[in-house]
Amino acid sequence: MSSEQTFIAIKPDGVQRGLISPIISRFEKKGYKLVGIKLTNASEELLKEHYADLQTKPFFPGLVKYMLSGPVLAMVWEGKDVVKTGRVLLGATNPLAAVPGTIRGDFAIDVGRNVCHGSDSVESAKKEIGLWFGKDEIVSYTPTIFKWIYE
Ligand code: IDP
Ligand code: MG
Repeated sequence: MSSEQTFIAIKPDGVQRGLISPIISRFEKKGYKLVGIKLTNASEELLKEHYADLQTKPFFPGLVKYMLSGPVLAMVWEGKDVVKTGRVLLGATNPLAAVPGTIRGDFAIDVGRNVCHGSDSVESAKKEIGLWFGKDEIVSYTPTIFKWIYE
């Protein structure tokens, strides 16, 4: 078992399009553990910090506007190699390049409407979880099915 955590968010388009349950379902079925979840209207300040690495990109203003356009489902998922594997479940940033079977490959077309976010490293996961969640919003528990998931 591993206590590695990642920040996964369903973006406003994913929420509006009714994709909350299919996206959560993929992480649940894989065997990962949900340890934090909330539906929230993110502030501009939070989003600018969340995407600080991209602030010089030409699409940055549009990205912030997109993320402000409706509620975001913010989540923390935990398990072995969850940061890297979470990105695999999401698929490539550009949904047209994302392979079928991935979330973006199955549910999206435009890069600016790619329905979900996932941390790209353990370090950025820590930063993002700290930005979006308070310590008291992360839950600790052991699912009884874990002996059937981990060797
Ligand atoms: P990631 O979400 O796969 O980690 P990043 O490069 O970190 O991809 O970009 C963050 C988000 O910015 C993307 O998920 C996407 O919504 C948006 N984005 C990235 N590149 C473009 C672009 O060329 N045009 C419009 N939006 C983009
Ligand atoms: Mg990224």
